[in-house]
Amino acid sequence: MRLESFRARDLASVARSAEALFGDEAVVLQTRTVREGTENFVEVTAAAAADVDAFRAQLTPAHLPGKETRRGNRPYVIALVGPTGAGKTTTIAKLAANLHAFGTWSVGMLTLDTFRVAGLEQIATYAEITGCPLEVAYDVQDATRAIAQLNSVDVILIDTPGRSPKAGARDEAWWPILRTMCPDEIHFVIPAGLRPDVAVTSFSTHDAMRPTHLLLTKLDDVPDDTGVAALASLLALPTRWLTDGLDVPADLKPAPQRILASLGLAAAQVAA
Ligand SMILES: Nc1nc2c(ncn2[C@@H]2O[C@H](COP(=O)(O)OP(=O)(O)OP(=O)(O)O)[C@@H](O)[C@H]2O)c(=O)[nH]1
Ligand SMILES: [Mg+2]
Repeated sequence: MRLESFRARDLASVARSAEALFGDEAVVLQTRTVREGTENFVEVTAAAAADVDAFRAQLTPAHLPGKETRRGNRPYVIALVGPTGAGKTTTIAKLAANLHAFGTWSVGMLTLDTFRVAGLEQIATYAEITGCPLEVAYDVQDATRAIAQLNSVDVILIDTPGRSPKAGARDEAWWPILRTMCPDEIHFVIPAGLRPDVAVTSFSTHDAMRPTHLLLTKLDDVPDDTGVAALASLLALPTRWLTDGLDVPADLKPAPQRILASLGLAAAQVAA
């Protein structure tokens, strides 16, 4: 979605600029007053109506399947991947403990982050707090065993080691393990304040296990959610949840509503 900002002394002038660029299709998403020196200016963010509709459709994820549609009678499998320190492990704890995430589904945790002792300890602590079963998979053979151990839960959340945006095409030892588990969804987890070019570079290093969803974290670090919609638009993935704080599990929120609201689009306009 192409988002453009226009600044002028009065609303009529900025509206004209928006229309000059987007024609009759122009939609004003946000209006604010900006002070420059001693003068006040009106600033609007605008886009083409068709782009806004497409963005809304792109952001909105498919509903999670009902329990009864467990694929081949196995749990639904969701993996979280992304750069180091993005918030993957903490988000798994939030997802496991927040009733708004999976309702009555029972949750199991599975970690592939076996390279750092601290990584294992962190998720083990969260598993204990949330009362979720936890399995660790060290290799491909182990993956089948670990999934089988968790067969009685409704959804398995897989934690993975952080992947540096500088990793390039380098293979990760845990990719074959994750592939064996055939995740139904792979969420690309990044801080909402990450520079867009770094986010795109990081995303491209996940080509071998292509993410299906976006999960933005640390929105509490981004004043007024500025730039969050542009980042989501750039990555062009559906998104179900985001996080905006350290509180486990409270700081997990539905994502499309919040991202659209950051553009001034009311929650009521969010597609169901
Ligand atoms: N402010 C803020 N901090 C967060 C949020 N989510 C996670 N964090 C913090 O970010 C830091 C990293 O979180 P982790 O969950 O360990 O991140 P990770 O992606 O698992 O990290 P690696 O396993 O090292 O790749 C921790 O200090 C978390 O408390 C959030 O929504 N807001
Ligand atoms: Mg982690």
